[in-house]
Amino acid sequence: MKDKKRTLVTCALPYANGPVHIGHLAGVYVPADIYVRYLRMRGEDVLYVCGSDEHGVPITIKAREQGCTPQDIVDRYHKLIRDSFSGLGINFDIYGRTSSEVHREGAAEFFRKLYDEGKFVTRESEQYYDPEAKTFLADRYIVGTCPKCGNEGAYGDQCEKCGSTLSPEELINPRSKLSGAAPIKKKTTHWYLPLQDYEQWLREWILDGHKEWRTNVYGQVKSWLDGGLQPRAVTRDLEWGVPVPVEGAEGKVLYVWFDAPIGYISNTRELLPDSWEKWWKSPDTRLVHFIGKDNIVFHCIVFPSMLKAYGDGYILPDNVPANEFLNLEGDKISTSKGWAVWAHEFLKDFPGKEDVMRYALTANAPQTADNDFSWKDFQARNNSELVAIFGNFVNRAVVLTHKYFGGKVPACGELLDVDKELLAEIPALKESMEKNLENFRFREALRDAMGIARAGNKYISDTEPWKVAKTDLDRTGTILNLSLQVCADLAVAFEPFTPFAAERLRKMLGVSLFAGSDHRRGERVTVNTYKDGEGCALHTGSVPAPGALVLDWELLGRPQILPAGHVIGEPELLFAKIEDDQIQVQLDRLDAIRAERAAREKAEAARKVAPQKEECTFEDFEKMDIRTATVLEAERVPKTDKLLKLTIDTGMDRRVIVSGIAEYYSPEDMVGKQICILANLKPRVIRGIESHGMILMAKQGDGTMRFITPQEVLANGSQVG
Ligand code: B3M
Ligand code: ZN
Repeated sequence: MKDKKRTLVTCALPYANGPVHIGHLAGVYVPADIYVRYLRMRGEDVLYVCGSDEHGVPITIKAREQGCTPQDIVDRYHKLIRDSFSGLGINFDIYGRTSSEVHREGAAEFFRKLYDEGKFVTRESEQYYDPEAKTFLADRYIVGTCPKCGNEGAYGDQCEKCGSTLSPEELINPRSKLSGAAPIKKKTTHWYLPLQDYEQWLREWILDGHKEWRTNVYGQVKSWLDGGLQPRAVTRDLEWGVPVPVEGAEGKVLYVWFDAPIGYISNTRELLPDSWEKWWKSPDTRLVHFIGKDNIVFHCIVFPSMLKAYGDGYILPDNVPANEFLNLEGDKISTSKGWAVWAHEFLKDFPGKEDVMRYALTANAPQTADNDFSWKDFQARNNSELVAIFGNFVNRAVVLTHKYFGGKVPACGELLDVDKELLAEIPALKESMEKNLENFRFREALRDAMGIARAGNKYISDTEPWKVAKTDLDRTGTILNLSLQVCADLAVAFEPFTPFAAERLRKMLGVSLFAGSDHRRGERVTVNTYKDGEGCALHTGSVPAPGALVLDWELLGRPQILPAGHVIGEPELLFAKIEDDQIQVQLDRLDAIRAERAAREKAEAARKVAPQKEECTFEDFEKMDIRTATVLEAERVPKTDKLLKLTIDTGMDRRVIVSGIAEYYSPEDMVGKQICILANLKPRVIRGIESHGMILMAKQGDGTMRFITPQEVLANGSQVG
C-alpha cells in the first residue's frame, strides 16, 4: 500500500436515466466505499470521484417518452441517485455531472487535441436513417430482432435478453424507435479512434504487466485483444451530448463512451481546480476504477488508449476490480421488467437499515461469479449475524460495564488462557483483513471482521462475567475490560462495512475515528459519515478536540486501546431485528411482478400463430364429414388426466367419443354443449373404449385448446364445410 503517495478511486458514472438498484450497489459502489474508508483509516491520501453520466441515447428516448427535455430527465435522476448514495453512507468527494460546463469544455478539449494531432481517422459509412423523423438512428434508436436469440426487442447496440453486443446492421427487421418506420441507409462521416494501433501496447501493459488483475477482467481483456481491435467511432449523429468541436461536424456529438470517462477527470477538476493534475498526472498516484463487468472494455481498452493518445502524463489504472452481476431472488435484475430493489425505495422502506443492505450486499458480493440477493438472506444476515452476534456482544459489554463499573472501563488484571486466546485471535484477523481489502476481496474481509465479533461474543458467553460478578468483581473487570477492547476493535473493523453502526458504537465507547485528510484544508479530520445534499460532500469533518480518544487502523488489535478509567457512553441498540412482515411486503411485491410477467408472457405466447400447413385439394377436404353434435353425457376416463368420455347426439346416431380435453374442460363444462366433430374418422380404441370420431378444437400458440361451437344452436348433424 505504501508504494504510492495517493490513491484516486473512481466509480462508474451511473446513467442519469433511472434510479440505482442493488446490482449497481453490490457491483461498484459498496465495494468502492469499503475500499476508500479502509484506506482513509490507514491515513492514505484518497480522492473519491463519481458523478452522473448524463449523455447517451437512452436519456433522449426517455425524455421523448415522457414529453420532457433530456435535461429534465438528468436533473431528476442526478438528484435521486446522488441522494441514494449519500443515504447509504456512500459519500464521494465529488458527485459531478457530465452536463456541467467544466466537463463539456474538458471533453471538447480532449477531442480537439487528439483531432489536431491526427490521432483519429475519419470514415464515411452508411448508417440507418429514419426517413420520417429525418434523423440518423444511433445505437438504441434502432430496434429489431436479435440474430442470436430471436428477441424481437433487441437494440442497435445490444440485446438485453441474451446480452450480446450488436451492431445495428446485425438486427433482423430493423425499425426506428422514433417513428416505427423501416430505416433507410444514408451516408455519414464519423471520427474513429484506431484502437488497433494501441493493441501491442495494451498487451504489454495489461497482459504482461497486470497479471494480478482479477481473472474476469484479465480474461475479458485478453479475449478482446486476441480477437483483434478495430477502429472505434467516437462521434454520433445526435443532438444530445457534447458537440463535436470541429468545423463540418454540425449535428454530431461525442459518443457517450468517449465523453463519460473524461467525466472522471472533469469532476476532479471541478472539485480541485488548482490541484487536480496531481491526481491524474503524477506517477505517485494510484488510480483504481470500480466498475461492473459490462464496462470492462471501456475502462481497460478504450479509455486507456484515449489517455495514451492524449499523452501529457496521464496515468493509467493500477487496477480495475470489476464485479460480476447480482441476481435478485434467482432472476436477472432488469430495469425494464421492474425486477430490482431500488436504492431510494429501500431507504424509504427500511429506514435505519442502510448498514444491513451494505452488509448483505458485501456478504453476497458477486466478486468471482454472479451471485444472488434474496430478502430471506437479507433478514437472516441481520437477525442472526448483525443482531445476534455483533450487536448482542457489544450490548452485553456496554450494559455490564454500566451495571458493575458505573460506565468506566475497569482495570485489566492478570490474564488467563481464555483471555490470551482471545487477544491472539484479533491481530491475525486484522492481518487477513488487510490482505483481503488490499486485494479487493471484500466478502472475505467482511468475514474476518465478523470473526472478531464472533470471537468477542464467544468470549463473553464462555466467561459469563454476570455470574463471576457475584464472587469476583476484579475478574469481572478484566473480562469486561477485554470485551470493551474488542468493541473498540469492532468500531474500527466495521467502519468500512457498516459505517453508521460503527459510528454509533464509537459514540457508545466515547471515542472517535481518524478518517483521513480534508483535501482543501489539509487537516486530519475524524467525522466521516456526513451527508451533504449537494453531492459535493468533500471529505471534511471536525478536527479532534484535544485529549479526545481517536482510533485508527493501526490501533486495531493493540492491547488496551481504551485505558482503564475511560468513560464510555450510554448503551444504544446497534442493530434491531427485522420482522417477517417487513420482508413479506417485499416478497409480495416481487411475486406480483412475477405473476404479471407470467400472465403477459402467456398472453404473448397465445398470440403466436403456427405456420400454415401444406396445401391440400378440395377433394382432400371433401373427404372429411364435419357435423354439429350435442354432448349428452361426460365423464373422466379412469386413471387418466387428459381424457374425457363423451356421449353425443350427432343427429344421425348416439355415439361415444374419447377426447383429450380433460386438461381444459371438466365433465360438467361439457354436458349440454354443442360442438363440432369429425364424424367419419375411423373408429379407434382408446383405453379400452371405442371412440367414434373426433371433437374439433382450436389450439392457441401457447398450446391451450378450446372446442369449436356454432354461434347459435343448430340442428345436430348439420354439415360443416
Ligand atoms: N454510464 C455505463 C453503465 O452504467 C456507464 C458508466 C460510465 S463510466 C465512465 O453501465
Ligand atoms: Zn439476443
